[in-house]
Amino acid sequence: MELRPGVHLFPAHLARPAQEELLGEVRAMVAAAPLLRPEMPGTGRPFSVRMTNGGPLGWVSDRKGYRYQPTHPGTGAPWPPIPARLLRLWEEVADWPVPPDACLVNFYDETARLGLHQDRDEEDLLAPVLSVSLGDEAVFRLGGLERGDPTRSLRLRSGDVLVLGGAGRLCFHGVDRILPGSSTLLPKGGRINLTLRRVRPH
Ligand code: MD6
Ligand code: FE
Repeated sequence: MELRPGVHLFPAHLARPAQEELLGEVRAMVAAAPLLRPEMPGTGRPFSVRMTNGGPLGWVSDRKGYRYQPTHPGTGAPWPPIPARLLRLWEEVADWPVPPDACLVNFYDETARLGLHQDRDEEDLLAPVLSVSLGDEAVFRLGGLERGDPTRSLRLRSGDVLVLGGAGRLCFHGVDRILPGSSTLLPKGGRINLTLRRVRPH
């Protein structure tokens, strides 16, 4: 389903068993690379969303700024690998000739949200960004290429895949809130969003 040029939603692309298997793999990633609470560059204001990464590069944000780096800032270790099923999903859906080199893991508790933003910290702004949602539903806001453009609201449900590519790669988007109790995937509730990115040009 094309929501606007270059923005494709694949509702319920992952069935429940695949979601459960992916969740197990995400738990292993978090065990190796504990969730971090990013801070806004400059002010140091904490994000409500907690994050970690897999792959050769991971996105981090602190007072010094946003960047991609090869190691976890807490442990100093390389990020764990991107799960193979996510690499297969990218091959299947992303329509891009090289694999992702970063997988950002966002964890939302019932009060977390993510302000309207563009994903533009990647060197390669032509490669798509692919996201997978797990757990509670998100009220997701999708805008246009300018911050002030009109926006629409949609739900992202567990198993949904969203791709921002082509003319939609730099659309503004964010998460207004999550809907507690809307999914049974995570026993204690909450939402996970995984975004696969290609940071370095090939
Ligand atoms: C989220 N998603 O769903 C936040 N970015 O929690 C994103 O920020 C996002 O879903 C780029 C491409 C797809 C996305
Ligand atoms: Fe984003």
